[in-house]
Amino acid sequence: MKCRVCQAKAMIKIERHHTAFCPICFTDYVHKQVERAVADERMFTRSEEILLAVSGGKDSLALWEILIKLGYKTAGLHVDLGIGDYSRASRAKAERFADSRGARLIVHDLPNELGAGIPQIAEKTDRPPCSACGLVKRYSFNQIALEKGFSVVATGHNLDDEAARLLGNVLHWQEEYLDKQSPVLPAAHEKLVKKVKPLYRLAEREIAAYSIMNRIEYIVEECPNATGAKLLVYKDVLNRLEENAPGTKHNFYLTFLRRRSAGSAEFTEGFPTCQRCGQPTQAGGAARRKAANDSGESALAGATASAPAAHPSSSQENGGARSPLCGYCRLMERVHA
Ligand code: Q46
Repeated sequence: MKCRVCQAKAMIKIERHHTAFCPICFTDYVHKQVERAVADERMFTRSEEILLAVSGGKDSLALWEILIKLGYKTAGLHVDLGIGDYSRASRAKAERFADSRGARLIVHDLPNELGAGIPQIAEKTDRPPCSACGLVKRYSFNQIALEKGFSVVATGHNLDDEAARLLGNVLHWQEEYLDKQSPVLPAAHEKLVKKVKPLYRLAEREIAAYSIMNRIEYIVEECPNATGAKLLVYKDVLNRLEENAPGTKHNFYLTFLRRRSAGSAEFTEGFPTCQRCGQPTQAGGAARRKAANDSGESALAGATASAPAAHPSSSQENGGARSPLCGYCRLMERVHA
């Protein structure tokens, strides 16, 4: 098997593109896919400083490496979740990567900052750990970006993540989540920063191969709470489909993005903001459906129409109910009760 570009010995085959690459040309291919994602979706420019959410896993560290090599200005943000050995090892990987590249890393240590890590927050609020974790991470990324003056937050979600999430959202017809599924969520409120996913064109195995070829040390162990996660089941199903029909994940997700109209501004004007932190308590699909219902339109009309910004605290638990506090501030009330 030869590299399609230089005819040297190929090290990786990419079935969905009917091609194969040597390590040097594969690295070039990965960089081009990220450049294309950034340009096509107008994610950011080289004059902006990007805050990168860094877990210590392969995706976020590979993304950091790629953005540094492509000449973007970046800083990493690691949220220490306080999940025992897993968090200690994850943080060590993020810190080692930053040290070795001379890059700036901001660490947000939940047990120190909030007096509770994810296990304690989940226990005190009687929520599944991943539900509490997702809410706290989304809020923290946004809040720290605002405080430190970043205009954009990047995460390492790849094609497999997005295809699996889309499958879950379609299977359960989660309209609000379908609304929010996009590689770019604009900053549509003064308290929200733009969120981007520059790896959405690359498969998980390609990121793993890139990390190995570029000697990136990442945490291999999964979070102990990931066991049995639905997303892993959806990934498994998609992997089986992909084996039989290469390109399934790519077509599924990229066609979904193409078939809906271009993203519109988020609907946040006129909606209540949290009396404690000032962020909107409703956003995106919930807001648009409310507006559509108020004007007599079908709520389904907006299901795939646009890509509003994800609000850091918006989640199913809001259920459309009005509250003077956002989801995160309500969670913290219960943690500190
Ligand atoms: S870190 Fe957090 Fe994941 Fe662990 S507690 Fe669940 S959501 S599984 S990406």
